[in-house]
Amino acid sequence: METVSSYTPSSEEVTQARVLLLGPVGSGKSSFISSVHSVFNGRVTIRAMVGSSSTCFTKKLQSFTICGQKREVPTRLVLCDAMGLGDGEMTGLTLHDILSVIKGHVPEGHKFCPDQAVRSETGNYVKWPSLKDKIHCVAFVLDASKIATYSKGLRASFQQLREHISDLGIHQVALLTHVDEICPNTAKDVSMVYKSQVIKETMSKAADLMGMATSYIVPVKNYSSELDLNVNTDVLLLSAVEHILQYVDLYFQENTPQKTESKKASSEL
Ligand SMILES: Nc1nc2c(ncn2[C@@H]2O[C@H](COP(=O)(O)OP(=O)(O)OP(=O)(O)O)[C@@H](O)[C@H]2O)c(=O)[nH]1
Ligand SMILES: [Mg+2]
Repeated sequence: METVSSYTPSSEEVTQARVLLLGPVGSGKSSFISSVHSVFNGRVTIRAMVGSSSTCFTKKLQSFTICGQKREVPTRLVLCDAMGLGDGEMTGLTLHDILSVIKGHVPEGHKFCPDQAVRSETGNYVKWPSLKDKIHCVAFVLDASKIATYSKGLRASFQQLREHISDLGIHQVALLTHVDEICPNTAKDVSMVYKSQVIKETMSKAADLMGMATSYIVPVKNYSSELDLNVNTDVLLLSAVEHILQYVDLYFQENTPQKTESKKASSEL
């Protein structure tokens, strides 16, 4: 908690790190935001509105600044919630809209509409986004209990997305949620997560689905039905956040012009 609370972006141009959560409908994007918020809030609270697993619940782009250990001082971490990905271009978020969000063109509160793409002619479209408007890391969110049933279309969408996002120089991780649903021992005791064979196998399947190394796959258990916090659940959520922040900083290191310039200047001296 201290690491996250005291985190400051390594770029002087920005005050907050913006992380976009992307994943199929019902994978637990909003739940992850609420869960991280709960850890800092000291009790289970629903911050980003959570739906059921089958309906597409989140429709707007909403950014949530995570509150800090001392509640009056917020952290420098902003988690951005968006609409779920569909099976093809016709449902859920489109590639065009996702890339517009990542590049910082889409204003807060934008309501996504699959048959109406984000357009530069729209009044509140951010024409010239700066580093602070952009997304600095993408966290894919996958439901461990559904990995085996994700369609070929979704797999293709993931691969296409990863290519485009990587081209923008943005690092990605994948959060594997619902791990309690695939392993009864982990459901009873979350600290069993890294000892579970079935979770290990599912992490490999997730890595294969995403075309990522397994080291980028982070298992988490979101607060879903429980009313009280659990220290092991908190630890898993916080290590996921810490993992994400490492990749955010990597992005800042690679994309802060002044730093590169000053490095160049000092090497020339
Ligand atoms: N058991 C369990 N349930 C979870 C977990 N994460 C999310 N859920 C449940 O899964 C359902 C969907 O969660 P959401 O957070 O609304 O999913 P979402 O990705 O935001 O979905 P959309 O906004 O519709 O795209 C809810 O009923 C959650 O309570 C988890 O780690 N374990
Ligand atoms: Mg949601």
